[in-house]
Amino acid sequence: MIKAVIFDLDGVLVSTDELHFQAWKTLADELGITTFTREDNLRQRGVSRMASLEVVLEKSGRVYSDEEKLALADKKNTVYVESIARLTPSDVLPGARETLALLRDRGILTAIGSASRNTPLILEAIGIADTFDAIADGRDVTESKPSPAVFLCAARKLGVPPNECAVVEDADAGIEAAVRGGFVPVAVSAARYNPNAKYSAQSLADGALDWDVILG
Ligand code: B16
Ligand code: MG
Repeated sequence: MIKAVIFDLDGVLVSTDELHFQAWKTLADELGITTFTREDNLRQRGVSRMASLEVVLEKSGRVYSDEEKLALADKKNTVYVESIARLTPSDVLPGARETLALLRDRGILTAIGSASRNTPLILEAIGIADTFDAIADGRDVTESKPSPAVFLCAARKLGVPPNECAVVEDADAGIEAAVRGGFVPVAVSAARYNPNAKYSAQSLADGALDWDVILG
């Protein structure tokens, strides 16, 4: 019996992929890396900022110190945060509001489990900051997905054991994290063909996602 649902943020409730991509591309261009592509960007989904930076730097001919890497990640984040400020409530993905309302009606707790250290800024911009019973994000944990750390943190904050929480994810790393943590994995978008997902759909608006069945 499911008592809580933990939502990944980017790619599940809001689409910031393009904003991340543009910000990383700006940094890559500045570093003279001309081969950073949208395919590379797919591997940045759901993983931490520093792990995402490595995806860019693996295309560079030189080695960067840890200090230099932190400065580069900060630089990308400055560009990204400027673009987050332009998000509005119309950027909430289809089906998200309806799903959150349905769960609330049924007394199911909800939480965010996101790698993004910008989670509060994003939730504020899209106008759903007050919707959740708990928020766990990249500021709470050091290990990034596929470690289950951020979902375990969300479950702890909710006071619900992992096997009574569903996790909704759009990234393979997130589905793996959910499985490792003992959660019920629900895949949408890019993760929907992941064989380890218990339930799969195109998006939260997809009728294939039957919450009566998922909640048990
Ligand atoms: P930030 P999620 C993840 O969010 C993004 O999918 C990923 O592309 C990004 O690198 C990560 O957040 C860190 O984001 O730089 O804002 O801390 O999908 O876990 O909600
Ligand atoms: Mg995601």
